[in-house]
Amino acid sequence: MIVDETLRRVLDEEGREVAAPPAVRDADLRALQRHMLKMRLLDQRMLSLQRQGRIGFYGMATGQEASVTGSAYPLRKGDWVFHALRETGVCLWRGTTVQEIVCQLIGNAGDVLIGRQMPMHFSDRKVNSVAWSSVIGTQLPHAMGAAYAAKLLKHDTVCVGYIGDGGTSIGDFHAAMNFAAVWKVPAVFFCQNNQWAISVPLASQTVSSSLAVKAVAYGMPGLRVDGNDILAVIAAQREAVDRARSGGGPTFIESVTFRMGGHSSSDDPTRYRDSELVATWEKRDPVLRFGTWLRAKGLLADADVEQWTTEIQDEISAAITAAEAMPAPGIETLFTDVYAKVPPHLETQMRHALAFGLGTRFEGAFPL
Ligand SMILES: Cc1ncc(C[n+]2csc(CCOP(=O)(O)OP(=O)(O)O)c2C)c(N)n1
Repeated sequence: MIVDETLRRVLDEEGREVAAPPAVRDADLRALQRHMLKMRLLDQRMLSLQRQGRIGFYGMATGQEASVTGSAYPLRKGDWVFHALRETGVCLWRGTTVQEIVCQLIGNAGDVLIGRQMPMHFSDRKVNSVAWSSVIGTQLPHAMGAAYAAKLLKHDTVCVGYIGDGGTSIGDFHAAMNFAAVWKVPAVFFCQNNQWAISVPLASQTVSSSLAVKAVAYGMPGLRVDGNDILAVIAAQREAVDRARSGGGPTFIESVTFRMGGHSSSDDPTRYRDSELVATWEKRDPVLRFGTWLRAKGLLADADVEQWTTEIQDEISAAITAAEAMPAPGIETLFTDVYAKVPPHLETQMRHALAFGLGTRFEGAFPL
């Protein structure tokens, strides 16, 4: 069983090519860069919204844009994604809109989850992303189970489970890894090693030589990739996804990156991290690195970045304006969204709730 602890790279920290890049169309290369910029700008605007008290909570992926976007790129539309706090950008890449994300953060009538989840606990049925719980690591058994189902049903589907470095200390990680390998399911376990689990550094989580090496014990391939190098991430994820789809079983990927901001909008990382460490990682910025390479290939110019920035900022502004004008979810959604057809006892309860004036917007099939 192959476990490769070498840090795989296509670009060095200055954005120079050090290995052959994966095959990606030019138009897609530009779209990937635009998407990373979108994630970065969305983070800035949403954090600012949280600081103004207009949303309650936000989790940034700043510094992890290449890891997130590169891991989404090789997936097909029909594949399933079991993500967590840092991977809303995967949904964004797969077709979730900025508007839907802002609505989820507010929990209003435009929220595809109808205000039923914590802010930032995003999922979107139309892009095959499954609801995640705050309980760290649960995405992996879910991904493993869905992949097992896909195998039994002979579906041509890959399931990707995301986890953080801290999550590898949780029992669910080990259970999922073991079952996935034993049943040889079409899963990829993508670990964003951003070095910190809130204030706990990786060195306090494990004394293994890497996270990738943990795959040895389960008998599945494991590899390490520079998570700030989008081309290397695409190549690694493509290899794992292709293996899963062709019946070769699961792969564990350790994507080595760094969380540039706090754990969430509730966290102050200056309390537990040295500014020199953060400054070191600032120089490894994934958006700048890929941008340098694209410019050298003649695929990116200042004018593109200016235009994209304006377009994205306008899109976010419009999404905020529209989302803030939307009402809260109607009280009737508590009842109408439980079963495909509202059963009589819930219909009665809904009539009572509406009669008490708990909500007045319902204009459906149950008039009072
Ligand atoms: C089972 C469990 N234990 C503890 C927590 C509290 N908690 C929330 S986030 C977090 C750190 C997660 O770190 P990591 O897995 O590295 O992912 P990251 O947030 O860095 O992406 C912890 C310990 C939790 N939510 N669930």
